[in-house]
Amino acid sequence: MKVGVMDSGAGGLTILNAIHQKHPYLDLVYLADDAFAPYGTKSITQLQDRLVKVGRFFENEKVCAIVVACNTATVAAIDALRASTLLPIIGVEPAVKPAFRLSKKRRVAVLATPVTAESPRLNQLIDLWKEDSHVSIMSSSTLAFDIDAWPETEEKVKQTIEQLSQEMLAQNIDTLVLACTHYPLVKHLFEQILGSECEIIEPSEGVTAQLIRRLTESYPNDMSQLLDAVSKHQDSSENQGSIELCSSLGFKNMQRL
Ligand code: DGN
Repeated sequence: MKVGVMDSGAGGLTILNAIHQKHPYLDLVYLADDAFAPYGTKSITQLQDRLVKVGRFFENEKVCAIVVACNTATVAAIDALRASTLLPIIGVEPAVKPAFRLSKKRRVAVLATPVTAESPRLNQLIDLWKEDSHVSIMSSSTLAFDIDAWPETEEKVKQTIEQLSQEMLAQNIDTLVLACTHYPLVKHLFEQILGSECEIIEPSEGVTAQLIRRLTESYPNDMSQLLDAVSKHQDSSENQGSIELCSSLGFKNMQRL
């Protein structure tokens, strides 16, 4: 079974990697839509039009589901994509629910792109789960793009993370939600400044579980045949799905993981 995974650049590779580690038998095709990056500063209409085109790309690739491995595209355009295709669509949303549960000091920061930070969906999720917690929504218009241009931008990425983390420390934050799939690629840089007392939450496990639920619901026979074959050929290379990496503009940083 072939699954499409997309993002504007390298961020969605954090999700692709989690899917592959847990379910190596799936065939995966990844699209880095670098011709349209960064998504985080585009208008909602631009993102909706773009996601419909991305959906067509994946339909031509004959995938059986699409993972929108991008918070920005999910909050801005997942409904437009769903309206344009019959394929199951799995999005990625800021993991605020576990963050509010984990935070001992009840002080949570959500770090995202400007589109996600300003989205009604993020505010809905926060209102739903925050109870009496303090929440600080922070955004960067450059961090995702600079992560894609690593290592040329290494110093700039480090400066941005230093500045954001100092702000979080000043606010006594003990739980940080990485609400952009690019940010787990530099999680270690946040950890170095925030220290081990600060929990850093990212969504790849939850998205992987959701993908498998949707595949099982939508293709029950294919999934059970596939899992049957996998269990009969334990440790065999036949169980290894393929991974195909594509980009709309020859993205050079594809092997970042
Ligand atoms: N990885 C994207 C996200 O999760 O929001 C960021 C995309 C971008 O281009 N800024």
